[in-house]
Order: sequence, then structure tokens, then C-alpha cells
Amino acid sequence: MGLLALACASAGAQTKLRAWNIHPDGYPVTEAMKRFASLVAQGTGGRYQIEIFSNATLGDQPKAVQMLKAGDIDVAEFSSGPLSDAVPGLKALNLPFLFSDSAHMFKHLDGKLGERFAAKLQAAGFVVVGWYDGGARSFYCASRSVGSFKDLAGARIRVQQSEVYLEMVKLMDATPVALPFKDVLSALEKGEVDCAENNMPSFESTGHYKIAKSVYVTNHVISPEALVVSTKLWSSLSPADKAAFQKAGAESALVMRDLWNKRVASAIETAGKQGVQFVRVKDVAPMVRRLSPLYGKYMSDPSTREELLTIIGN
Ligand code: GTR
Repeated sequence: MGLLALACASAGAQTKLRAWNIHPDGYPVTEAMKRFASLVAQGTGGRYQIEIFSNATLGDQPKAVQMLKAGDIDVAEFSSGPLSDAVPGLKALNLPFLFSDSAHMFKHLDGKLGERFAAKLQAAGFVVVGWYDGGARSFYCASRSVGSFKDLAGARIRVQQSEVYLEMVKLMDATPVALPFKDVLSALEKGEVDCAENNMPSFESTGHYKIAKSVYVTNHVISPEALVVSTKLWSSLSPADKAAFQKAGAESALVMRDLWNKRVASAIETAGKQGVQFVRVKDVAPMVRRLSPLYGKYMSDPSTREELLTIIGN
């Protein structure tokens, strides 16, 4: 911190803010949030100090979404699954096989569509200060080896506590089991679920790869995560402080995306060394056909239709 900033900090009152995070230390989200916290402190002359509560210690994600909406916590990083249950217009982002890769996703989120989603989020209590990478999610199983979508039929598959994910797995003739993130490892170990789905950094950081040795690389959901602050906090900030938060958020998002790409590569390497088998999906068309009721539902839903058409068309 510069001398001027230090002088201001000692002159003005300090506000302590609480930030919710589901991931452990060293994870790209956590490291980017730390950067956000230090940039906010710098940009506000030390008047805003953000403490990061990692590993979901303040509660699981659906609970934290409600806490942030109510202004009981100030900052959080949420995945678009649980967030979309609070803001239905976001459900479009969870549809399988929508984005072809992260570059395609950020082309939209860093542009007009991102602004539209951010406006919907703000109206519901969440101010987006950065779009983070939620990666590409694939299925992985402990008790069966998977080389086609048919192999997932009948499986008990852990999903996020989020409607679109539950609907998707049901349409696959499998049984969705909604569980908090931190409970998935033990559910896999005890055989309470056969499979789960996630991106490779989470597959690795949670240790799921030690139990689930068969990964079916479907990349079925490529979706963003959002660094958000509560509208309660937001409305208390001066225009200059708002700008400092936005700038810090945008910079932290770039840090996150860079760390993310490195972590995807190292996670796959770690899992591969531990005997995890990766089978890449050959043809997603049969799956897309099977999931057609899901597309039909959200295409005819006025809260998601326009966004979906924008993404599909570009
Ligand atoms: C991770 C995501 C978390 C959480 C988790 C889950 O990839 O970063 O926010 O949604 O997946 O599956 O519960």
C-alpha cells in the first residue's frame, strides 16, 4: 500500500467484509479472490478489508447464495448452477453443450450478453464484479467404467443442488442425487453415489480422482462462475469505491482465467498418474437428442429464450 493510501486508511474508518468461497487455498478461485481483496484494499485506500472464508465454512452454496442476497455476507464466488435457482434468467447458462469452449463463453460474457446477465443478477441482489471460468464439466464414476452415455444409465449421479442439473440427469435415465460439494467424496467412497460430474480442477482438488477412476470426457456443461458483491454493500459504496471494486473484480477475473488453464492441465496430469482413465465422447448428438425436452423448456421460457438464441446464433 502506498503512503497516501496508508494515511487515508489510518484517517478513515475501516469496513471489514466477509467473502464466501467454496474452494481450498491454492485453487484458482481462491487465489483470484485474494487478489481481488488486495486490489480492493489498495483501490479504496485501505478502507475496505475483505476476509475470505474458504472451504464453504460459512455454509453450503445454496445457503450462501441466500445469505449474499440478504446482505448477510458481502462478497462471494458462485457457480452459475446454484446461482440460477435464485435468478432464473441465468438458467440458460447451465444448458448442456451450449458453449463450445471457454473462449466462446467469454466472447459472450465479456460483451453485451454478460451485461444482460449482470443486470438480471443485480435486480436479484447480486452485483457482478467479475466473470470467472467454471470450466468444462464431465462425468466420472467410481463403480463402473464409462465409455458411452449408455453406461451412465441407471447410475446414481451426484449433481449440484440446482434444478437444471437434476433435470439433465433424469433425462439420461439416471438418478440425480443433489449433495453439497464437500459431501461428494464420502458419498463416492461409501458407494452412496456411483458417479459425479465436475470440471477437472475440482475433480482433482477434492480428491474425487482417488476413488472415481473412470472419466467420460463429455465437457457437457461449460459455464461461468461469478464474483459478486451484495446489493446491500453496493448501495453503501461511493461512486469511486464502486469503480475500485469493479476494477479489482475485472483484474482478478483475468488472474483467475490464467491460473485456471494451468490448473486444468495439472489436474489431468495428476489424475492420469494415479491411474485415472479418460475416455473422450465421440458423438454428442444422441445425448443432445435425449436432452431435447430441456432445450424445449428453456427455449420457450421468456426469461431464458432471448439469451439462448443469442448464444446459439453466435
Ligand atoms: C465446482 C464449482 C463450485 C461448486 C462445485 C459443485 O466446480 O466451482 O462452485 O459448484 O463445482 O459441484 O458443487
